This record gives sequence, structure tokens and C-alpha cells, in this order.
Amino acid sequence: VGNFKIIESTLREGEQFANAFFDTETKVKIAKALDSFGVDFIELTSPVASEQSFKDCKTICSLGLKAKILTHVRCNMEDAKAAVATGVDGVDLVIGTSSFLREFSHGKSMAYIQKTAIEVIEYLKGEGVQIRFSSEDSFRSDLVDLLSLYKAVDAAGVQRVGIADTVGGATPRMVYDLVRTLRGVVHCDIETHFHDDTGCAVANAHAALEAGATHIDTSVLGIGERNGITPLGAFMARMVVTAPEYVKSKYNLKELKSLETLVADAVQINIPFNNPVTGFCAFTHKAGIHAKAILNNPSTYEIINPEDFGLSRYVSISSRITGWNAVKSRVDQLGLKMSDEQVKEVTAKIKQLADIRPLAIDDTDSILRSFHAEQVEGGT
Ligand code: HCA
Ligand code: CU
Repeated sequence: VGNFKIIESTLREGEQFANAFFDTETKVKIAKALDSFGVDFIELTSPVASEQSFKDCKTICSLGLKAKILTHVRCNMEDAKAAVATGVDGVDLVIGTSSFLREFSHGKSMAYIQKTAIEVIEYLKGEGVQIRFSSEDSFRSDLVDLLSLYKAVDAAGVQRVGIADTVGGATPRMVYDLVRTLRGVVHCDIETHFHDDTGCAVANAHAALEAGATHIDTSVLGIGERNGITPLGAFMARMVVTAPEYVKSKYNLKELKSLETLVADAVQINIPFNNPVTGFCAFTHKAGIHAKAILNNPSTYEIINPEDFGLSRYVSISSRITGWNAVKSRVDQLGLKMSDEQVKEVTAKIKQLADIRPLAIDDTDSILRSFHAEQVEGGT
């Protein structure tokens, strides 16, 4: 599980997000930020999509980034040639294999798909680029068809095969079973791609790794077609818990927030409030019982250490559910000297007011200050 690679697809899948328009300058900025974060691969929109897409592929290939640059094309000779012409390190081939896609999209038989795949793979091998072969809508494809196709492309010499939950309907158990089965059939690496329509994209990525997958597709904030795919940040949150040594040594976690902010601004969205790690309240503790324990030992109520991501925790005391230990810690922060009895008294005041209206941090601070002025300084 703890030795996976990230195929970062913000500049391919992410361009399929409803709000996305990336000009060249923005693409370059995002590519550099992803590289600096430490992703292994950066996947780009097909050069066949438009003239500018072709130029942008070339531009990003010439930046000299550490990450390997990939482009994502349909499995045919014309697209493969355009991909090679951009100077990429690798080509991600994709074709639909489910009965839906074969009947309602491209209309091709499995025999034809396999024959074309082998031709395209032979051509790409001759060009010296890395090759990945993937089937769209893998979970609604016939298992026997799928495995025999993958066996053939593995034998033809691809570096990776990919499975994609294109419609986001797979569960972790379905993913585990399919990847496990595939692991017994091919020798090459296994990449996985999960849409988030049913909210399982991160769990599915984790299940895929447990079953022997080696590469996970992500995008920043999960942006992509419809509601998108496995988000890079949420996946990092998952994996820093599963494989802390690997994740902390390999990825520059402290850059996550600025990377997300860059992409959020580029597509005019906000970071969701409940986002793992970077959501505004991801490390805010509020209930008195929680706050007390957090102040003694943060791990009591935190599975992730915010400092690993360059962030800090926050203990809220501005509510009726606060407790005197939390208030005491704020009193200390403000440099006010009070006895425990006095802290308990001022806590009661905060609760009294918080029963009537919502309080801001400034409100509670001024309650503490004026209590201090009256009771402590004035009282003696
Ligand atoms: C799509 C294609 C894809 C491809 C995934 C892959 C999908 O936009 O429909 O190449 O592995 O979700 O199937 O993104
Ligand atoms: Cu997709």
C-alpha cells in the first residue's frame, strides 16, 4: 500500500470540470506547482483536442520538470502520432470497453479493439515512450473480455494497464475484487481512476492499493467531469495516515494548501469547508470535552497532525458547549492571570451570553479582558 505513485490529472481530467478554462500561463503555473509538490506524473489533455492543446503539451514538456509528462489519447494511430509529436515521456491510451460505450459511443467490437490496441502499442514502443493502456467504464465491462484484452496488451509490452470507474458507481469491495483479479493476470503496473459520483473515490483508491494497484489518478480538489475524481488533498490525508513515512518523505505536504488555492482561484471556486486538511474547520475543536483532551494531547481527537501540512489547530471557546479548560488556555494565550475559580466564573459568563447569540472570537476575548480588569485587577 505504501509505495504508490500519483498520476496527477488536474491538467487533463481537471480540464473537463465545468468551470475550467486554463490558458497557457495558468497551465504552466499549475504544472510547476504539481512538480514542486512532488507528484510522479502530470497528465495533460489530448493534443488532438485543439490546436492550443497541442501547443500547451509541447510547452509543458519543454519545462524540464522532474515529474514525467503524459498525455491522454484515444487508442488509435492518429492520436498516438500526435501525442508523440508533443515530446511527452508517456502516452495514456484509453478506449471504452463496456457494452454501453461499445453500443452507444464508438460501436467497435472487442476483437477490433484488441487489434488496434496492439498496433498502436507496437508503434509507441518504437518511439520509445512509456505506454499505459486503459479501459473506460471498466466496472461495467465483461470481466472475461476485459482480462483477455489486458493480458494481450501486457504481453505486447505496456508499462501499465489502467482501470477506470468512469461513472463513479464502484464500491471499495468491487474495486478490491477487480484489482486483485487483474493482479493475477498481468505483470505490468496497475493504474486506477475513480470518479466520485457516489462519494467513494478516496476509499476506492485505498482499496485499489490494498489489492495491488501501483498508480492512482488524482486531481487538485478532485475537479473533473461532473463532480470529479479522487482529490489529491483528500488522498494525501488518507495516505499520510496509512503510510506516514512514505508520504511525508515523498510529497511536500506543506505546499498542499497553496496548490489547492492556486487551482481553486483558477477555476473560481472555494476550498470546501469540510475538505480534509484544508477545509477552514478541519482542525477546529469546539466541544469542551474535546478541547480539554486536545490541550493535553492532540492525538486524542486528531488522526492527522496539522503541522505535517504546515497548518495549526484551533480551539474554539466562543460557544455554549465550551469548557473551562479551553477558556483557561485562551486566558493564558492572552497573557491574563486568573485563578481556576475565576476562569470557571468567566466561563459561566461566556456560556450565558452564548446561549443568547452567536459569539465571535473577538467577543469572547473582550469578555475575558473586561472580566480580568474588573475581577482580577480591580478586585484586589
Ligand atoms: C472520460 C475518460 C476517463 C479516462 C480514465 C482513464 C474515464 O473522461 O470518460 O484514462 O483511465 O473516467 O473513464 O477519464
Ligand atoms: Cu475520468
